Amino acid sequence: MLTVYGVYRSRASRVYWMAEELGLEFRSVPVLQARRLPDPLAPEAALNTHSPDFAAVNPMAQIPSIRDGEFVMHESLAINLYLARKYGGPLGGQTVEEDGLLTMWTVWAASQVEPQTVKIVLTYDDGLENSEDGKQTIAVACRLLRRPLAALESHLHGRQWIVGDRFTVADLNIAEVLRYAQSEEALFDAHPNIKAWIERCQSRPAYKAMQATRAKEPVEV
Ligand SMILES: N[C@@H](CCC(=O)N[C@@H](CS)C(=O)NCC(=O)O)C(=O)O
Repeated sequence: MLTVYGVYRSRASRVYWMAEELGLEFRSVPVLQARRLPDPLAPEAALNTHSPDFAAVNPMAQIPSIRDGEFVMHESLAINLYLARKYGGPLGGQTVEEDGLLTMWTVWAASQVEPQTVKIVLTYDDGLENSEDGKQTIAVACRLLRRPLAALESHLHGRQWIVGDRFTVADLNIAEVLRYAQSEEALFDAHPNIKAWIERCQSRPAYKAMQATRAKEPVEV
């Protein structure tokens, strides 16, 4: 059975969404981010990214990781490409060219989009969105998102999905990276194709199932 390491309130959400899409049976090991704990190495601390037991799984001390049989891997977006390739059917590439495009859009999301969207979500996580520094951080991130979002907006012109004519791992990976910026409604109002597309992605039953479990997880630990 597939094991997913990581709480739902983390980038593990992408992998849980993917597992739901694929109808995979999986086991969740709720590893917390060490930064959410006052003393992550205390003997009574909950399993977290700095716990020695988790270091044996991922020496990079980050969630998510997966174990699929004897096979272990890390990096949320790469994990989803692997799951799509192995179990994906229509979510994965049907040709080598489609595989190339799924990888291209995923690397694009990781390199061109996520560095900015993470700044936005962490500003909210830290409760700093109304501070001068926080507003400045969000404004700069939104400015740096302009070019990549303009490219995605024009790619989605006349299309429902990113690659091929169906929902794939590329849609899931990009939607999850962009979710971190969804607090900035003006950004999405300015890009109506992206706004409609992300709503399509997030109306999928598998996304809702992931979110329903995520919502039950405590925000404070
Ligand atoms: N590029 C990695 C980033 C993983 C990452 O930074 N995960 C965060 C949680 S979302 C983490 O483990 N942080 C460790 C900590 O806060 O202690 C991925 O996509 O999997």
